Amino acid sequence: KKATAKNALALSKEQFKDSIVKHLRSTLGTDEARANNQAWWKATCSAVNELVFDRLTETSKANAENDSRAVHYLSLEFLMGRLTVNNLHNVGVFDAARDALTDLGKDINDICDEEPDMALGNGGLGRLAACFIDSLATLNYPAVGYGIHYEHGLFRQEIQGGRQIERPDSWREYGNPWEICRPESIQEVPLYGYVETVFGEDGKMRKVWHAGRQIKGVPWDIPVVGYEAKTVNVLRLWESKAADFFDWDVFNAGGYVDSQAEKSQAEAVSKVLYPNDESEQGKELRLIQQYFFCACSLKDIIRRYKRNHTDFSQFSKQAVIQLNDTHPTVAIPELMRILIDEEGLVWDDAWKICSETFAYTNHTLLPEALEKWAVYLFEKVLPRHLEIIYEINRRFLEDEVEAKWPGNDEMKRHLSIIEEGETRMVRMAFLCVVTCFKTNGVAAMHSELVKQDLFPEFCELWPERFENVTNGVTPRRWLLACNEELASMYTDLVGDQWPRDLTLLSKANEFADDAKFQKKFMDIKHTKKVQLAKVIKDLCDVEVDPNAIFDIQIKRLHEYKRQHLNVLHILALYRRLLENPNYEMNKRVFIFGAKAAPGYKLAKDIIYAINKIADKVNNDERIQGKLKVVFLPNYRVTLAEKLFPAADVSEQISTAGYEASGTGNMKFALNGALTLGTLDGANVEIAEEVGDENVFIFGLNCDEVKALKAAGYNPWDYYYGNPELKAVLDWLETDYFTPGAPGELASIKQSLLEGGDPYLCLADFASYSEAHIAVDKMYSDKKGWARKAIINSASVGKFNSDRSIEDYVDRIWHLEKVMPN
Ligand code: 26R
Repeated sequence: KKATAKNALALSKEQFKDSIVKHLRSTLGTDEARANNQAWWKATCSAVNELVFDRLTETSKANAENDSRAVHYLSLEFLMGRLTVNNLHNVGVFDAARDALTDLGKDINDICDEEPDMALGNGGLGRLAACFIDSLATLNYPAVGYGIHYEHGLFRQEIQGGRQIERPDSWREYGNPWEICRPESIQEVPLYGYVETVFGEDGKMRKVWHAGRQIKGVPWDIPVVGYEAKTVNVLRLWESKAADFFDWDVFNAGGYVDSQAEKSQAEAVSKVLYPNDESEQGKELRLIQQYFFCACSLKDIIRRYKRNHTDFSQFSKQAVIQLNDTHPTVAIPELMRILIDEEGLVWDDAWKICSETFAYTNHTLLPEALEKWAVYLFEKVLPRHLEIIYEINRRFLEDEVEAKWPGNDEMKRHLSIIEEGETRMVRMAFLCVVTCFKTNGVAAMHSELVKQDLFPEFCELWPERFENVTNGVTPRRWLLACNEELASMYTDLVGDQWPRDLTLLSKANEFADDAKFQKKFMDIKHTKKVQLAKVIKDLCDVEVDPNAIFDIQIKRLHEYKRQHLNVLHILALYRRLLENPNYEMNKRVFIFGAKAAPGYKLAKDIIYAINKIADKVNNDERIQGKLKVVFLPNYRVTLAEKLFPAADVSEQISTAGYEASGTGNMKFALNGALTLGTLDGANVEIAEEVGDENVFIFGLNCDEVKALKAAGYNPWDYYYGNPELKAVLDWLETDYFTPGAPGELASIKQSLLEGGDPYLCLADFASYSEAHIAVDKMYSDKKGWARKAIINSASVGKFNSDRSIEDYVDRIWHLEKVMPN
């Protein structure tokens, strides 16, 4: 039995078959005999879309009729993954589709494998946005996601000779059946130019921005299907094009090349997603991307508002705009500009509207990820916006800071939105906190650090503005769709409502010691491990034993996430096995998936090290297959869906205080993996929910990290103090893993010693190593492990993204549900 979304519109198998065949012919221009799998996939999508588009129309009708308050989720990233299986489940026709395709001689898995991932995001922040719009639709809240219709999503990763190679991702090359182009809602976006001050006949001063260029934004709508498909919201993604008055005369006069150059410049704006995760680069095109989609989205929001309103007095009642990190911050001066320059409002009225409309979510404390834009860039690209930012800053410093800290110029410098220095910079996070009515962090611990470490003075000024909303993940994708076997076991146990109310799973806690239940649960885990083993064989040509402990670390590659700490421990284990052939341990498979930012040298060296170590370890007969290391290329949502269900151990080993929340940690626990982690981000809350005895916590906590750094951390002490650690670090300098090329892995050792080990890998090594011994010991107790795995899966109902959304609604957005017909 399965949890199946109930939907009055649901198709029977026979209806589904007819619809697929009809679409093969009328939409795809082929037939059952000639169609390839791609055509079958598109025909299947078209059949679902008949239901989805209908709900989309009903939803937008209901919102228009109700004149409902809505949230507008502005994000440079939406990491959607594939949509077909998800939409089939949410519409409630997955079984009908599978059976229909079977009757037609097709396997639904093969058909759905035709779909490219919609990889319009880097990692956590983008995937969170995707989970949030799923939950908003499921909970019937009026919401629009706004983003960029990138031609190329996050690069495809190939591994050649152990090294990462970036290849372009072309997700739309052969069309995308889920998107609808809306030329009726095209917007124009000005750029560059200068600002003129004019005095009207009334003697009033006005500012006129004479743009140097204009591009247009074409909206593409992706339907966002809530569970049981009552509400279908939209994700509206903007594509840049040359503006309409584009100079075709030049073209006719023979200026073909010039006119094409301008066209390519306009199209460059939405061409590619920036692959930097956590390191700001300050590139002009990136600023233009940010402004482009904010300007289009605001015009869209205002156009919809004006259908029912003649002035702006109700604007902040009707619209709340959530800024997903600082990336869309330029929306703030853009709304000020529209209200003052175009709508004729006075400053104070415009400011009141802005400060009641915008809210900001912070996703990182890393200094290199905090956005700053050079003042000269702003001046060049958005001259009027810079003036507005100066005025916001002047009023903030002269009114608010002066009132709180009178005569304190040092404090004014410290809090200024403009950072003085050789190149003056706009601090985007300060602009957000000064403007927004709420600023939130993404896990309890992170939100405390946002207040204490990032914005302590702002918090003194406005304590009521700071909130926490702990992240969550959608149980539809991360359990129902990715782990059918466990999903149906839960449906048998608690009924079919758990995909909405994930806390229902807690009933399984009563069976945590039940031998039959344990066997069923661990049999499912084994099935998923067998399936993953096949994927590993196909992708890496490595044989792994499904009876081994599957120990998985999947996330972007970054020093603070400490994949290299994992590597050091693998080397230590390998060394123990070589020194002592009778070293007692359960078989272990260490699995990695990670993309490195293309310019992040050390991150790429760590990928290379993992691959080189894997080559050696996996082919070393002396260790009798007790240890395997696997690096899965091109980690993405679709691979993640195969990895979470197959994990025994979830590696969440960031330096305490650096991972804002993490969301993979939640997906692992939900699928019955045990966390091996530090007290960081949401790990803290996961441990609270599942109980300290059911997680493996190690390492320094956040305060200890700060204290050690303050006291002067010296990694050499740990190097000389721990012979095993010294041996594995020295090993990296030899040519043991890179025959004939000593030193190829030396950069890792170097960063950990001469480089000062900024993320304290060496300080945490011994504790990490002990925690691994505890994991191994616990795994030998099959019943004890099964009990813990069940308790983990059954106890993480809190991390449903529906709960996160209800928190946003209660604490920040204050929306009402709208039920479409
Ligand atoms: C400025 C630019 C280069 C940039 C910086 C940082 C672009 C993208 C990022 C990504 C950051 C903000 C990110 O993904 N943060 C992650 O957000 C997740 C969702 O809240 C958290 O779970 C995760 O801990 C955090 O690292």
